[in-house]
Order: sequence, then structure tokens, then C-alpha cells
Amino acid sequence: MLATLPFEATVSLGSRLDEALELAWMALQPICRGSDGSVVGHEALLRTRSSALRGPLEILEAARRLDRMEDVGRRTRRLSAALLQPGADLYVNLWPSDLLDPDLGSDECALRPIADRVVLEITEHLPIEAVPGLTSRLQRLRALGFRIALDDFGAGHAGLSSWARLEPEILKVDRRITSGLPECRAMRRILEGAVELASHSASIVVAEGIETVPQLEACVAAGCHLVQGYLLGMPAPMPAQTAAVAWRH
Ligand code: G
Ligand code: MN
Repeated sequence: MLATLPFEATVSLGSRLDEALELAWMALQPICRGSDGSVVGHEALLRTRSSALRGPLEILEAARRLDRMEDVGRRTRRLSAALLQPGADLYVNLWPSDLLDPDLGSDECALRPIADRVVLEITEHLPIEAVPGLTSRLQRLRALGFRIALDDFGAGHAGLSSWARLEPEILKVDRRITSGLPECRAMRRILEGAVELASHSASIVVAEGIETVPQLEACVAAGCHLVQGYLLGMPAPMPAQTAAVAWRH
């Protein structure tokens, strides 16, 4: 992959990535209980104050081209660990390459001391089948106290086979499903079906991407335990301790 980049371009992209990671910070977005709106967790989302690379997508693309995904994962975990809020779990995104990184779950891993408060969100940017020894890696992470979430469920990447392989404690249903609610009956049935399937393994369902009150009500009516989205709270440097919308009782 690097061979396609001329030497100067590699050096320049490398120093831009260094700067972006140096100036990186994590925004926190609240995750709320569907029944009463109380904040039970925060998802940590990568941001940077650097203009050398703008935003997480450019950082990830640069890291991928330079084969430096581990640097991003380690920096993300270190920054996230410092942001654990009292009484709330911390949701941290993993890339499949992080599952191969010996740092994850090691004595040096910043998340290890707080593992029982951390949910590791896994999505399929790379097929999960491509991770060698996935089952034993997950077993080890769970033995340390981490919980596993399947992220972006229903988005096309994260499907039923990933669900079967990961056996996640938490299922995060992508906004491409929840955005169709309440109007789209098919999306509602898919969401209800996911909740039903999740109940057989006692998994918790999080509805992502909630932007309107009718969407929120439809997700709660479908049985989603937790909800997340701009309506409840934007990703922000100061963690929200309460939902941005009033709950109906
Ligand atoms: O893949 P994952 O689910 O981790 O994606 C998180 C991304 O989704 C973040 O970049 C965050 O800013 C964005 N996001 C969070 N809530 C909403 C929402 O309600 N609507 C939209 N469109 N994006 C959201
Ligand atoms: Mn996520």
C-alpha cells in the first residue's frame, strides 16, 4: 500500500498524522436509558484540533495508507480512558486492526484498569473473519471485564453473521434503520426483530442516530433499551450528564 506513495508524500502524510494525533481529543456523546432518559454511558468519538488532517475519516485514511492504525487505536484508548464519567459506562470504538494489536488488553492498555466500565464497539470495516483467533481474543477481553458491542448493525457491514460470531452483550442498531422510523413499517419490523433476537441472548439494544421525538418514541416502543443521537445529546467536549430532551412519563 505504501509503495503507491512517493517517499516525500509518505513523510509529509506521516508528519500530518503525527500532528493530528498530537492535537487529538475525544468528544463524548451520551447514551440514555429509553425508559427514563437517564444517561448510562458515553461514546468517545475521535476529533482533532489540527488542520493538517480534518476529522476522524481523514485521520483513519492517512493511518491506513501509512500502516499506522495501531497508533490511532492506542492514542484513542489513552485519551478515552481519562474521560470515564462517574456512574456511566464508556463506549470506545475499535477497528478490526485493534483486535490484532497486542496493546489491547495488555498491562499497558489504558482501558484495562477500568475494563468493567468499558464497552468495546466493533464494526466491520474489515471482515471479522479476517481476524485470526477472534474467539480467543474476545474471550480474553471478556475475562478482563470488557463488554463487546456490535456497532452499526443493519448498515450493510455488520450483519447477522457478525452477531453470531461476536455474541455481543450490546447491539447498536445503525441510524440507517432507525432513521426510517416511525413511518417505515419494514424498518420498524427489523428493529422489533432485532430486539426479539437480542432478548434470547440477554443482549442490550441501543438505537443510534435518534434525531426526532417521533423516532425516539418509536425506538422505545420497539423495545430498545438504550438510545443515542443528536436529539439526546451532541458529541461534545463536556460530557452530558442529562439528556438534552425532556422525557415523557
Ligand atoms: O459508526 P458509529 O456509530 O460509531 O458512528 C458515530 C458517528 O455518528 C459519529 O461521528 C457521530 O458524530 C455520528 N452521530 C451521532 N449521533 C448522530 C445522529 O443523531 N445523527 C447523525 N446523522 N449522526 C450521528
Ligand atoms: Mn460507534
